[in-house]
Amino acid sequence: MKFRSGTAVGAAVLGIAGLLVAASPADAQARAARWLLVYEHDDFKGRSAQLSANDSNFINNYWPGSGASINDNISSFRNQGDQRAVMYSDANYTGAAYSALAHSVDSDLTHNSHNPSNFDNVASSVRFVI
Ligand SMILES: [Ca+2]
Ligand SMILES: [Ca+2]
Ligand SMILES: [Ca+2]
Repeated sequence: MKFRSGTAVGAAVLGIAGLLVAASPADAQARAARWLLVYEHDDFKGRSAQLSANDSNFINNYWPGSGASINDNISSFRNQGDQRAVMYSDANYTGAAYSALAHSVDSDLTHNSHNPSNFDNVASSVRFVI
């Protein structure tokens, strides 16, 4: 009996999820596609901020609730979106580029194998690409 009731609840949840997907406008899908969470310290610690659009200069982006800029201060990230996020060491998408694959994480931007070897505390702009 327990198993059967659990199955019924699961089916009900799936039905609701299906309705939500069908009702989602295109702009909601775009928001989901671009969803980069950046953190002040390694291992997703310290303050965090969300980036969901191209941004040519982090100088005016602040850790929420503070006056401290995220510029040159990002040390780890979670890319929860469907698009690759390319972070650049300089403003206006210039300088060294770090490619954060869709649905990927990096707990320590100091040591990287397929990107600039040290990208700790240098990111200054981000552009999302499919
Ligand atoms: Ca900015
Ligand atoms: Ca940092
Ligand atoms: Ca920089």
